[in-house]
Amino acid sequence: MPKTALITGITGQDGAYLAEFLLKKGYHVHGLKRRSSLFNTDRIDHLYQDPHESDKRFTLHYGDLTDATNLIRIVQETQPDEIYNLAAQSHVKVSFDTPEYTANADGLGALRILEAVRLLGLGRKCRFYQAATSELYGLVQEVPQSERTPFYPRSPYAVAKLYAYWITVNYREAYGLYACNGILFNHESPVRGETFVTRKITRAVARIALGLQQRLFLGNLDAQRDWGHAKDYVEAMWLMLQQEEPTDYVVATGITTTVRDFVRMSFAEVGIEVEFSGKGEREKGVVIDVDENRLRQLDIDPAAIKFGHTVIKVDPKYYRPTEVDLLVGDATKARLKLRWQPKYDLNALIQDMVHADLRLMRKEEYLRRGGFKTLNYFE
Ligand code: NDP
Ligand code: GDR
Repeated sequence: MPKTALITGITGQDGAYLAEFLLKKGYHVHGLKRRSSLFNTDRIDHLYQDPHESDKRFTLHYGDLTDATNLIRIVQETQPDEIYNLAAQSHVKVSFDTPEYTANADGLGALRILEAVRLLGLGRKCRFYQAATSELYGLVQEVPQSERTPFYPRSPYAVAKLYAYWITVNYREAYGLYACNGILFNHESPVRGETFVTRKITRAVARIALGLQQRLFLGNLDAQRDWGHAKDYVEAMWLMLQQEEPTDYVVATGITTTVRDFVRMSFAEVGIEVEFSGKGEREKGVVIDVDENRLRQLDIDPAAIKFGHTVIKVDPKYYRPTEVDLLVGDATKARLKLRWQPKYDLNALIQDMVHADLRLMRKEEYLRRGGFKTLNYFE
């Protein structure tokens, strides 16, 4: 019998990669999707199946983590073997603007699903994965951070996720549910949301190289993150639910990099060397060398990039009221118990993202060159 999985947050980065991964393994995949006034299924459109097909293995359901009755109905209807709770208001900076909503969706949302499983008597059949986060570590207590490192959350997002973490542990201990927290460090991809720093950078690198944009404004360039590839990380989620006993795991690469170096490496990928000077809000990134052969190899006109041009400036509006300065994970437990091994290092991740954004932005460049103007329905 093929297994059935329910994924909340299926329209997000991880939801899309996980859905693809599980479909390849032969699962029936159900996804929870919020109603929105525009289509927001870009990341899963390639998986869509006509509802009239007889052998349908991919189904979307309207729902929301803030709506308990809706969640109970969907869990009852789909009778999943595995639930992956990936849905969340996942932007740390935005959580300072929407703290109550974030607590509701990211904290209580996990509780609502766990309660649905318990009340429907699915505790023996259904395994539960909670998308926990390295943001739980917050203010640095020790490095690298492992399953034993104390938590010190530094944002409404992280505090909400702390509740979700402990309620998952509690349902495991109180009711014997097979429930795991994946404490995942930052993971990125070409379909990463455009306002997270890595994607913001790789999009801007592509646009600047193609002459579509002049510069990029960023916040704290000193922040250090342990960045991996989402494709590797969804495999770890699945592995956590295939073990004999449920427990919590850190998933990370073990290597940390500053935002500043991520910028340098991303520009270097297209042959542009950027150097930083100045401090704090005055810091800027300037083009100090251009590899014209590399640009031509990528079919980019070197004329768009000028030596001495400022491509990065700091805008304090991107600073956070409380910052997480340094994250670097110790994933020894996942490597030993799950035999999990990431395939992408940071260079491979950056290559994947920059080249995907170049392809995407080239479309805009062609349209501009062809004289196409964006449709304005309100003219
Ligand atoms: P995304 O922001 O890309 O996706 C979040 C998903 O949650 C989207 O499908 C979104 O729907 C959905 N969602 C948001 N609010 C609700 C709600 N109230 N009800 C139902 N669905 C909702 O996040 P990622 O894919 O990057 O991350 C997946 C999970 O892993 C999140 O919980 C995140 O906090 C956590 N995490 C992520 C890490 C990372 O580095 N990516 C690291 C550690 C943890 P819509 O498309 O409609 O907005
Ligand atoms: P993070 O990711 O907060 O770690 O949360 P994000 O990419 O937003 O920030 C990483 C670091 O970069 C600094 N930064 C900027 N961040 C953004 N978004 N925009 C900027 O312009 C900018 N300039 C500097 C930030 O201050 C921060 O230090 C992500 C999310 O996916 C969470 O859901 C997840 O739990 C954690 O990763 C692990």
